[in-house]
Amino acid sequence: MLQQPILPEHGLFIDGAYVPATSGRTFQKISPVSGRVIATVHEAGRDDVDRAVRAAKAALSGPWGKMSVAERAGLLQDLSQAINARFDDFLEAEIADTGKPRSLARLVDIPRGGANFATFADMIKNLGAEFFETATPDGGRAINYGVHRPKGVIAVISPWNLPLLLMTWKVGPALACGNTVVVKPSEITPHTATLLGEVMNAVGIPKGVYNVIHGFGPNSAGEFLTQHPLVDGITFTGETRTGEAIMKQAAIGLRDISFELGGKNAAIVFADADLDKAVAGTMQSVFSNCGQVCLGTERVYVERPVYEEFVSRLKGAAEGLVLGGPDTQGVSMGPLVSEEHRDKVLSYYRLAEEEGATVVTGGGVPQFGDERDGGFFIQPTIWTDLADTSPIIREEIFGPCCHIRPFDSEEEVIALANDSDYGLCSAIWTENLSRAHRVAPQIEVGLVWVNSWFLRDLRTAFGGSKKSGIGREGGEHSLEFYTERANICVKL
Ligand code: NAD
Ligand code: 6OD
Repeated sequence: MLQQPILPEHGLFIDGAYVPATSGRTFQKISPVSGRVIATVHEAGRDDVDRAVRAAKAALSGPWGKMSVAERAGLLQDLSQAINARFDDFLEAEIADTGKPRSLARLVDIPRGGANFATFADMIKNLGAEFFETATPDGGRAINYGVHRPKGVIAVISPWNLPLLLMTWKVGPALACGNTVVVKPSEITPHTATLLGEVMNAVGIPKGVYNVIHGFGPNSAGEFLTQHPLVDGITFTGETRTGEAIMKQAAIGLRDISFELGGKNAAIVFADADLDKAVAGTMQSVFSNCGQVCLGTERVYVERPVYEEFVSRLKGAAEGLVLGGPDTQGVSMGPLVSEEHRDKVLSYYRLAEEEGATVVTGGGVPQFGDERDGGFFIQPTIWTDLADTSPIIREEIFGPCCHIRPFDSEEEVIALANDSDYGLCSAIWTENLSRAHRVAPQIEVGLVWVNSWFLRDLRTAFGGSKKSGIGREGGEHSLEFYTERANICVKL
């Protein structure tokens, strides 16, 4: 059923084999570039999910569970190389699903697919143990040392915006720690998770270790998976509201959770910033991936002396973006991922005008006069002059848009940035090092970038505070979530 990166029909990947769903239900994958159907996907029913989870459970005590850490890490290094060897296939699959510019997927998404396995393979090989010597009541001694056991079967629920990157960001450490996984990729982007099954088999990852079920959330594969009693941990990236639903599902049987959720991230541009860098960095953080990045900027605060200049330069740069499909000449921004998502973003575009925003640029749907008019393109948009209470300032839009507001002091901008239900990340632009160090820790988020954005070191803690998440992944934090620690106490 599967040999090419872009499949006319997707089955499920269970116990090392591509299989049709027994539910008898399918759904269609639509191209974001043209609005045309590009694939039919099998929707897993409760029985299919049960089969996948049981396969994952059984694999824990098979050859996978018996492997040494070095053997497991070696296989994951092979997997990383195999992904890189099939770079072009993953690239085609990812751009077919998302419509993003080929150059972006080539630079960011696909390399991270491989790196997520290589990094955590290295980390697990170098994992040390804690050790304490203890005095015993009889005047003797005991030693204590910690071991990490795999947590068990991990449910990985991933979103559509960076499908391969965000799915492997969880599968990599989960497998490195010796777990098995059942992955439920977004129904909107089924291709790369499916393709990865073939690569798992090719490098000799034992059957049942990696399983993929397709389908939707509520009353479908996502809900069936997170409710399954044999699932030991749930790691989820997606919307805050979905996180609330999954948390209820995870409460059945008290399963552990790790949540990476939405954001309403602020960029802060001080008057002493290098404006060339601040404009270029803000362009990237607002418009890359058509604004569909959880770490993207939707609120920009600019110190008053450079406010007018900044607005005018960001407008000029936004108007220079080239919209198009993955291979459009010079393309810098693709479409939104689906019609439903474009409708949502457009509803915010309308609301901004109703709320009295000044539309600096954009605000609508572009017309091309070719097949792209059937796709889900939208104009890059900048607003000013909205009240701090507007839903445009408070709610995550997840599109290529931002609001810019002036500020007059450090204290004011810290309060503005923190006036949010979300707490994922922030970018600070300043040439004053003391100010950068003073302001950064005061922003109530999980990640702060100074004079940069989306610079990632996979060993660092990643996650959000407030409604942006629960827990941290990355480096030792991933190892903490994907393992159970046990203390062994030996009386000498
Ligand atoms: P989403 O929450 O709609 O869906 C994510 C996944 O959850 C999909 O696979 C979906 O099918 C599944 N799902 C939905 N309801 C479910 C349920 N009741 N039970 C189990 N599974 C269910 O998110 P999305 O629209 O795919 O992605 C965009 C959102 O993800 C944005 O809010 C964005 O901020 C967030 N996101 C956050 C991060 C982060 O690291 N913090 C990263 C990327 C995206
Ligand atoms: O780079 C990562 O590890 C990561 N989790 C990025 C998230 C991007 C959100 O869309």
